[in-house]
Amino acid sequence: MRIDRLRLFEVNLPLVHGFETSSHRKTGLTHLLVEATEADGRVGWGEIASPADPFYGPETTATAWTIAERYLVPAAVGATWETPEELESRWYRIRGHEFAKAGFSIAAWDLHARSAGLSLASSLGGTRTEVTAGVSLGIEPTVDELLTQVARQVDSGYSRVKLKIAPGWDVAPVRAVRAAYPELDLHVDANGAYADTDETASVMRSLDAQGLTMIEQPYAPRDFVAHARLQRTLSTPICLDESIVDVADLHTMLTLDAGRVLNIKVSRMGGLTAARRAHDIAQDAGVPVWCGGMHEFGVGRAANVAISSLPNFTLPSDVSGSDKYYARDVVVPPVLADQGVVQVPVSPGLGHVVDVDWVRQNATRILDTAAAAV
Ligand code: OSB
Ligand code: MG
Repeated sequence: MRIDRLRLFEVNLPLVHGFETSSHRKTGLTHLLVEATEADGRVGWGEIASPADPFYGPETTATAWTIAERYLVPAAVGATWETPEELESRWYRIRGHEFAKAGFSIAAWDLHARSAGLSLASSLGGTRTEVTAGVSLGIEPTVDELLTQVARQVDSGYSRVKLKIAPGWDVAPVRAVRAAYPELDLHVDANGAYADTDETASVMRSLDAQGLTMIEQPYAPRDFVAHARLQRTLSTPICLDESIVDVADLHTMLTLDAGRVLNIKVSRMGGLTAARRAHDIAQDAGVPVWCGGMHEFGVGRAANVAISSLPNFTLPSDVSGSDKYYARDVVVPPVLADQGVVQVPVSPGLGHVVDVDWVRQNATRILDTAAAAV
């Protein structure tokens, strides 16, 4: 296989409902789409779903564009490869920049699956025909508004709800949601917003009494030791997200018992090959995984659905339908959840057609290696 042409689109789509986490609020999202055209004309797509600002991880839309333009595009164009792993090995010397790498990894896997006539899910070794989706709800101005959001999602059939928490927005909203929905599969995500203090320990004890499925990333990404110490005091499993950017981090988590659930994000781990490896290691260790999201457009969302079809993705994934976030997605059909369940496509590759006209209409920047060569 050889990629002869790459196009990189910076695309902005408005969000249907603003989203707030412990660190910021957003109303529209800009992601980069990678279009890789193979020598015989076959096309694969990937998505770089980095947030605009370095508040989730160190990358930004601008750093992703720079790394893509300077390093990943030159590494990917013109190289001959048989497997996505082989193409990805061309950028092993680039440290970090996992989101940027993930966009190219997804495009390579899409091409690889299409050329074999397989769905991306089966090409990755997926076995599920459908994936249970959960929704992630941001911090709302009031508990009443949060309850309205929870009601809307539960009414559309989602059976797992994750609430973003932060110091000052934790025990009270969680208690209110739990009181309204005693049986709901409920979990919380702090995005590393808590300091390792006595006050936090007491918040965590109160949350531990709320029957949560997990408490995600309470402490800073690098603080495995604080997570391990907290896990020893809780019966609720801790789930790590931001902490785990590579397989070595996963070994640290398992060795220290710093978490008992793993959130696998294709973006955060640098692509589908690494995500699958993390899945396999967690499975061997008896640690359940689920697929986290970054508010992906349809391309990244379809990749998330595909990886979620692997057997150890036993917890609901953040692969809610596109319509929860975007009025019109960049893929046709959009990713759809029916009663909180997404069907895994069986058609080749990602299983969705990219609406290139819509991509172009919303593009704020385009790089085309074919144009550059002229
Ligand atoms: O921690 O899962 C997170 C979005 C941006 C940054 C971090 C996170 C999120 C989400 C997205 O929760 C959920 C989704 O894509 O459905
Ligand atoms: Mg998270």
